[in-house]
Amino acid sequence: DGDRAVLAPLLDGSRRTTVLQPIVALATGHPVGYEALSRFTDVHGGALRPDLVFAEATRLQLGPQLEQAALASALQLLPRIPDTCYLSVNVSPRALADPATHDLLTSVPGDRLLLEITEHEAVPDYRSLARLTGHLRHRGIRIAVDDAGSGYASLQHVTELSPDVIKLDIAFVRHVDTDRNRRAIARALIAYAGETGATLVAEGIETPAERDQLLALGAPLGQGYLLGRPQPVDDLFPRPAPPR
Ligand code: G
Ligand code: G
Ligand code: MN
Ligand code: NA
Repeated sequence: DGDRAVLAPLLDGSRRTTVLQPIVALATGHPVGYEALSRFTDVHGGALRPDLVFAEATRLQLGPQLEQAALASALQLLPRIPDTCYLSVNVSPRALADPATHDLLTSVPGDRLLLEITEHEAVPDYRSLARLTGHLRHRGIRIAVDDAGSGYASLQHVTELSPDVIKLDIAFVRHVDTDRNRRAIARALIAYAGETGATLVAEGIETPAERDQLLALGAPLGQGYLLGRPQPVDDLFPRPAPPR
């Protein structure tokens, strides 16, 4: 039907691309990994908001299909990334429950992957989600909880999944240097990560003051426009010019 026809080019990739945003060591600014993020354009070339595209696909029961198309595109970029860095990919609990998602994830070395569990809905069954992430961990894939501290159940994700990586939501990074309420949450999640052996990534850092405050609180890693914008792989890692 009409709605599905609109989504078709987003699924097949003719109006979908993948950009990479560095995740860096805050003390040095050196990248440790790159998060793959999908970008979509309409028929006129205008940018579509990815969160709305994923929400619309979910409404049409095409969520896992779109996520798998995006995941396949992201995984193809792994050979372009320096082998000291990992690739971080987003997957919802619903898509993770689909065996086709696991098949895709077996196509690359597990120890080069970080899987961000992105929550946009409640998780009905943590035991099965934890079993699925457990299988992936056995293959060397590290697990992250995305947007930690915000949203419907992100702190429950953290306590139920014992993630390797906790991504502190942008809501607690913005103005962390001047707002003591957000700073208190940031401090608490940094302490939680330290106590549970997880690594914390502060998301959405835009100013040097935010970075410096997070460093002072003990956050090891960060991501955000200050540290690196999401970019096409060809801009980040240009292919060598062909011989002539
Ligand atoms: O890149 P941006 O912040 O606009 O992304 C908006 C939302 O879309 C975020 O929640 C992000 O996790 C999600 N998103 C972006 N790209 C992908 C993707 O390839 N797969 C999945 N599952 N979610 C994505
Ligand atoms: O997967 P997740 O929900 O964490 O998606 C991250 C989103 O945050 C992406 O859409 C990305 O484009 C966006 N983003 C990355 N860095 C910054 C930043 O410094 N500021 C803001 N406002 N957004 C950012
Ligand atoms: Mn993410
Ligand atoms: Na996030």
